[in-house]
Amino acid sequence: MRRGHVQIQPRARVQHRPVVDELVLQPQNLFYGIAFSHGQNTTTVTNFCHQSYGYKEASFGPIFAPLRVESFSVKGRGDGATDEARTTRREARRVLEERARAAGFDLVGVTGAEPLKRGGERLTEWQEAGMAADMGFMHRPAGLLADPKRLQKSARSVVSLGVSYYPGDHPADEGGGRVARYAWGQDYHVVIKERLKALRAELEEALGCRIKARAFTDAVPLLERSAAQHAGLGFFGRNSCLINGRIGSYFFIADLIVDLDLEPDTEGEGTCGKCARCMQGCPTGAIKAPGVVDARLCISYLTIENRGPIPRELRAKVGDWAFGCDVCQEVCPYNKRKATVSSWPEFSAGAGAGPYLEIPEVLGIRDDEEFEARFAGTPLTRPGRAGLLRNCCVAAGNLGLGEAVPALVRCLAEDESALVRGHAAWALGEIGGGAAAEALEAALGDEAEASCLEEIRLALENIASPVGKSGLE
Ligand code: B12
Ligand code: SF4
Ligand code: SF4
Repeated sequence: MRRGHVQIQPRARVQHRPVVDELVLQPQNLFYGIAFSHGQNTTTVTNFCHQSYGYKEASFGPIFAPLRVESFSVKGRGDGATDEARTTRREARRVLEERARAAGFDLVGVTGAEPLKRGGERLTEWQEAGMAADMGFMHRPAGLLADPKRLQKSARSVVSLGVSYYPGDHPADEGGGRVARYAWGQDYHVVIKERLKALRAELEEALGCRIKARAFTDAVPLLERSAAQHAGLGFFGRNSCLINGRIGSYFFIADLIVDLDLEPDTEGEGTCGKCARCMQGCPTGAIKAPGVVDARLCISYLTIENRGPIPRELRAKVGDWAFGCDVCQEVCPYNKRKATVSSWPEFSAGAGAGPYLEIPEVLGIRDDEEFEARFAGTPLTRPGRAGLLRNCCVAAGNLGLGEAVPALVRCLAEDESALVRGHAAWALGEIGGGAAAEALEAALGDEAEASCLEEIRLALENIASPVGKSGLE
C-alpha cells in the first residue's frame, strides 16, 4: 500500500472523537483513511486507499486529534497515483493470507516493524553467558538482531511465514549417519526464497502497488523466532523452538519485511504445561533452562556450525547424528500428535540427502569438487567437506561400524584435513580391532600434526584398554 496524504475540506459534518475511529465514507468520496485536522479549515487524510476496492475502514494510532468524518469532499488526489490500488491494512492482510496459503505456507502472521524488545534482552543474556559459541553472526549486538528496521529502513511490518518441513520419521536400523529432518530435502534457503519472491510479486499485483521488501529465511540477522511469536505463529517451547498448536514445531520460519501497513496479529500463546521431556531427553544437556539452549553443547551446533573438533567428552553423546539433531523435537508431545507431512515436495527424503548418510561413501570424498557434486543444493554443504567427514567419523565410532574401518583408515592416512584425520583416529579407537590398531600404529610414525598425534595416541590407548569400546571389528 502506498502512503500519502490528501487535503480535504471538512465541509459537512465532522465529529471529534476521543479515540481514533474509522472513516465512514459517502459514495462520492474517493479515499478512505484516517483524518486529522490542521486547525479550522483543513483536514488531512493519511494511509488512505482507493474507494473502488470497497474497504470500509482504516484505523490507526492516535497521531493528532482524531476525527470521525461522515462526509467530505476530496480536494486533492494524494500522491497522484490514481490508478494504483490502495487498500487498508486489514484488506491487505486478508490478501496476504490468501496468497501466502496459495503459495503453500502453512502459517501466516504479521507484526509491526518495531524492535523485538524481549527477544533482544534474552539474546543479550544468552550472548553474555557464552552460549553463542563461535557463531560470528550471533555475536552481533542485540540492537541489530532485534530490529527489523536495521534490515530495511522503510519497514512497516514483518510478515512471518511458517512452512512445515516434516518429511516423516527416520526408518529404523539403517546404520548410517543420521540427518535431522529439516535437512533431508533440498536447501530450504533457496527453495523458500524463490517462493517468497513469487509471493511478493503476487502481492504487488493483487494490491496494485510496489512493495519494498526483504525476503529471507534463516539467512539474515533477525531474531526470527521472536518476530514469529509476535506475529502469532506459535509459542516458545522449553526446547526454545517455536511451537504451533496446530502443526507442532517442525516448520521453517520465513520472513518478508515490507513497507506496507498490515494489520498485525496477536502474539502466539501456548504452554508446555508440566512437560519437560526435551530438557530430560537432550543427549548433551544443552537445554540449560526453559527456552535456553547452550549452543556449545547442542549437537546441531557441533555438527553444523562448529568448524573445529567435536570436543572429546561430547563425542559419545552425539550418537549417530551426522548432521543436526531432532531429539528435543522428537520427544515433544506437540509433534507426536500434530506433525503432518510437509506439502512441499522439495523437503521430502527423495529430494535430497534423505534420512541417513552412507558413512563409508561420505568418508571416501577426498576433495571439495567431489563434495559439491554430491551435496550441492542440499543443506549438507553448510559444515563443508571436512566438517561432514568429521561428523561421519564420530557417528561411525559411536555405531561401532566395522564396515567403515577401511574408509577410516584411508582418511587417517590420506586426508588433507587434520580435522578429518584426528576424528578418523578417534573412530578407529572406538571401533577397535586389528586393522584399526595397525593403521593407528602406522599413522603414529607418519603424522606431523600435533593434535592428530594426540588423537592417535589416545585411540591406541582406547584399543589397548577393554573398557569404553563401543564395538569390535
Ligand atoms: C543460531 C541458531 C541456531 C543455533 C542456536 C539455537 C538456539 N536455540 O539459540 C543452533 C545451531 C544450535 C541451532 C539449532 C537448531 N535450529 Co536454528 N537457528 C539459529 C538462528 C540463526 C538464530 C537463533 C537465535 O537467535 N538464538 C539466540 C537465542 C537467544 O534465541 P532463541 O533461541 O530464538 O530464543 C528466543 C527466546 O528466548 C525468545 N523469548 C522471548 N521471550 C521469551 C519468553 C519465554 C518464556 C521463552 C521460553 C522464550 C522467549 O527470545 C529469544 C530471542 O528470539 C535461527 C534463525 C534466526 N535468524 O532467528 C535458526 C532457527 C532458530 N533454527 C531453526 C531450526 C530448525 C533449528 C534446529 C531444529 C535444526 C536441527 N534439527 O538441527 C535446531 C534446534 C535446536 C534448538 N533446540 O534450538 C529454526 C527454528 C524453527 C522453529 N520452529 O522454531 C530457525 C528459526 C531457522 C528458520 N528460519 O527456520 N540453531
Ligand atoms: S537439538 Fe539435540 S542437542 Fe540440541 S538442544 Fe535439542 S536435543 Fe539437545
Ligand atoms: S517436549 Fe514438552 S517441554 Fe519440551 S517443548 Fe515439547 S511440550 Fe515443551
